[in-house]
Amino acid sequence: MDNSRKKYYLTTPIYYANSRPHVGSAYTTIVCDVIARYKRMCGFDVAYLTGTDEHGVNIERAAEKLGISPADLVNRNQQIFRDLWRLLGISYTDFVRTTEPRHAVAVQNLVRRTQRVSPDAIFKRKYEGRYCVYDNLYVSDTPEPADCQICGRPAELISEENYFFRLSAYQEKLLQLYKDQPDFVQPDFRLNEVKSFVESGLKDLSISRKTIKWGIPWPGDPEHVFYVWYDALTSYMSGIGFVDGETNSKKDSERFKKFWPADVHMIGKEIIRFHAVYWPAFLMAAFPDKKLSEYMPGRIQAHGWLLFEQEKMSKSKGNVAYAEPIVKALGNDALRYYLLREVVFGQDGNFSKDALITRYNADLANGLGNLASRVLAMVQQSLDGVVPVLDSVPDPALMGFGDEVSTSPVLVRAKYEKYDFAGALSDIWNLVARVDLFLAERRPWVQPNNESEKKSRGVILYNALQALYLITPMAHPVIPDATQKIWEQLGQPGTLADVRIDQLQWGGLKPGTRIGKPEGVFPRADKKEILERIETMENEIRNPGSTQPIAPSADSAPTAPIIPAVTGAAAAPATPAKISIEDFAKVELRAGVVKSAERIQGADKLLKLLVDIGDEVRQVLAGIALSYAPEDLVGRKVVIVTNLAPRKMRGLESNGMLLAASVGPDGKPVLCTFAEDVPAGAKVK
Ligand code: ME8
Repeated sequence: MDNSRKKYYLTTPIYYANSRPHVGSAYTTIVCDVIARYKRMCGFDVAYLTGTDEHGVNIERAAEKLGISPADLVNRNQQIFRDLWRLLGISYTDFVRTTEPRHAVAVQNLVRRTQRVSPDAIFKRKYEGRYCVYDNLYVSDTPEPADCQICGRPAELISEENYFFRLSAYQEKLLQLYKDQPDFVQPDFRLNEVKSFVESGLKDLSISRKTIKWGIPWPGDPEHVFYVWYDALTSYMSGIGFVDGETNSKKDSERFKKFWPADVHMIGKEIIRFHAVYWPAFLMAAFPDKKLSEYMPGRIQAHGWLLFEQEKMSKSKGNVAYAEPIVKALGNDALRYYLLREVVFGQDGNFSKDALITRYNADLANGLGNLASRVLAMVQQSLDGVVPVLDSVPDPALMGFGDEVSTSPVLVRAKYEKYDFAGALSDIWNLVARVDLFLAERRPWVQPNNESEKKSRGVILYNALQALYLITPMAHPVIPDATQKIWEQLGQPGTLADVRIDQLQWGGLKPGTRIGKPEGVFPRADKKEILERIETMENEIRNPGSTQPIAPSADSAPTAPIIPAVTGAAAAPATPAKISIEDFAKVELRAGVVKSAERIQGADKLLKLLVDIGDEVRQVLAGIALSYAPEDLVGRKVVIVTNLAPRKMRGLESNGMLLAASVGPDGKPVLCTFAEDVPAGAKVK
């Protein structure tokens, strides 16, 4: 371990492993990755922790629904998280799972230590109140019905004996902490919310559960398991080696000693209370003998939400976009750039695939990508691929660049430091535009007539190359893949991650350097085609193993049969995975009668149907408009999947899916129906 460098430790939330990650969870992880990469480029030794929160009722129930054990569920899902982080180029250094034995030991030891050093902090009493199993929040300490303040769902009644944490005793200490560390909660307006919450009085908090099995057993009282938030928050310590005591390996305890406390816990705004109130209080009780700077995290940084059609993107609402299809269709940098450029950090931001592709084309393909390939191609063609050796290094200001070139590294760094990612990117892309303009004015592509014009072309390209040499590392934390390629094309050895962003200077690209082979880094994207590809892959994630009867597009609906056998297996894998009868039984199929059908404006392939399924009439959007006229469908018997999560398309909700065979090379949908009479609502099995 290199102890000579300054350390920096940051964390993402430890994500619930009850389902796969979506663009919302990817957002926090990408933001942390940008910070981690930036800090490394400033010379810091960075520990970046992420992981999965694998205990609790929500996990227990999700597993039950799928008919598998909680352990199987979390094993499977944590791998999906890891795979996605790899795909997104996340440079985390540590991954913690709350079901790991090292973590359980750490949690038990933290509570043992607390009982030893702060004997009044933990006590046992009966709890009766309302609890939200989705957010693991004690919603109210009375038995009257109440809705969760985070997700709005009705909370469940709990009545059991629990271990309690005496949070009420920490009110003054917490208020003092917010005074002593004024940056402890960021942004400032969140600190004000936290302060008012604490000032309004704190109630003691139950930190164990008795009626749950899937958790870490309480030391010496294994009928109880830990409250998931006590468990999960402690992973910020266990994830970098905290065990507390005899069982630490030397390596672990050195790592913990070096990196703890965390510099930043990055979180979404909905979990601020757990981080800015409970967590510091738990730590105060565990380390009353230590100085604040020795154990208290530096900052709780809360960001806003990614919204999808004005609502929080969340797995419970089912309105999620997935990162994998976007990365597979457009590359890793596209998603990273879009999220950091478009969302003003700290505030809520809308997520739109359409806007993402527009940004990609405008800023990456036509912007940086085009600039790099034009400049490098000109250097290759007219300067034999060598950075020109000039009589004297021209001052960029005199070259018409203005001051922005030489001062930009300082300004951009200041914005990264403030987590103003959109601002940093805007400055970098202003520079890209400035260089474009400079080239348009100086026209280095015009064949020189004499020696002086030839020299002047060399000077122009020299300047453009120097600008690229600055732009590339500055953009690297956000778009690591393309910038590394441009770096190599600039003839630079090694990895950009090792370049010191705080030492960048105009003129750093050495005259005489032989540049690499110019190659495009951001091919232009055809919006319609890319949207179609993304949607096809999203459907596959939503309905694994499904086949698409029609080439999906932005307006296509999930009409695809979800059971390969029913599809005629036209596009099914050669050997579809075998499923058990229990797996099949999870799909609820019913006979339905189409009551009405109409086209949807602006969506060529979609029809909006109302389908009678016996006890209710469902609105279903189906991508069958190219094969069926709406009037031909009314009265028709169809087979409908009735237990699919609702989905929004074109602002309309689709609440079911029609089964269809996929016919011919184009996968023309042919609706499944019945030869004999069946009543609406009849079960199909
Ligand atoms: O809360 N926009 O886990 P979780 C932006 N296990 N960020 C979003 C988002 C959205 N629409 N949706 C999710 C938990 N996130 C606990 C944490 S930590 C000790 C325990 C991000 O899987 C955001 O960072 O529900 C949010 O706080 C986190 O995912 C919630 O993840």
